[in-house]
Amino acid sequence: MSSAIEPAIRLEVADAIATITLDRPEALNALTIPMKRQLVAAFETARIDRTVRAVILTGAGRAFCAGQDLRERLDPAAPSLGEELRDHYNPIIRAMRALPQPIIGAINGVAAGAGASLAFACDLRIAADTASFVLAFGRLGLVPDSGATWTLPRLVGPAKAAELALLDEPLSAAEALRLGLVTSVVTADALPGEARAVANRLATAAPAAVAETKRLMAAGQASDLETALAAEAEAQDRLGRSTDHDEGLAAFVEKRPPRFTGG
Ligand code: T3D
Repeated sequence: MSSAIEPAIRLEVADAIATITLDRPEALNALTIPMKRQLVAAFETARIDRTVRAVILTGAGRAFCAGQDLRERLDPAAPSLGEELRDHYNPIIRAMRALPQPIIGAINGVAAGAGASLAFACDLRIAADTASFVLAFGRLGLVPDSGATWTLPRLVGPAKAAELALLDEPLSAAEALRLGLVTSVVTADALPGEARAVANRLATAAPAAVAETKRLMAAGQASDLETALAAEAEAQDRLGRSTDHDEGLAAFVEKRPPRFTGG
């Protein structure tokens, strides 16, 4: 299935994978208010589609996303920046973090400003060797937003996050790999295939276990050890009664790959 939720956001679902493409290449996929609404809608469509087991987020053309459309900000009728975040950016980040399916960021080029924040909010990132990350907020007299002050220190550590946020230096794909920010770096041509291969692996895993892993890993960032131990026991108790767990045990004993159905 392929649908244009709006011209600038494309959603395609095939073989249990939803691919969401930021599709405004002439402006390096800079985000307008309609695009932000459509992006939330695309994640919601993926969330409720029970056939979707993994999501890829990528950009059309040579950029992943150049962040906020700065021309749109020149409109005297533009909302205040606080409203912009509360009404349009924060819902995207919440939708991404709350999505039960894992999101793979296929970072095909520059990810700047809120575009970098979108990349950081993905569960995994794979980069083209032409990709780079730049916070770019400071040069506009702004602070990092769309969750970057929460995600980036957790991904690369507080010292590197402070350097990236305060100096606004671009981070190359190679350096992002060294820091563990991205899982792998491939050529731009190989990126869609590599992202799909990772998405396929996730799409054949037990969906409830994947969703719970995503949820617990995020919750663990903000909780103490006792809370994490209790949450793991509660989730494991539930998953231990699932037919997918039975299938995993049977597959081990029968020396074959498991066939998870989501039960
Ligand atoms: O403001 C709020 O609502 C609060 C939220 C803020 C969140 C944010 O995202 S703040 C950060 C906003 N983004 C930026 O500051 C990045 C601005 N862009 C750049 O610094 C550069 O374009 C890049 C480093 C990303 C890429 O540079 P380069 O040399 O490869 O491309 P370019 O020539 O600068 O851009 C190509 C075209 O895209 C160009 O259009 P033109 O002249 O060919 O018609 C350029 O204007 C356009 N473009 C790039 N970024 C944006 C943009 N148009 C609108 N908004 C952009 N952010």
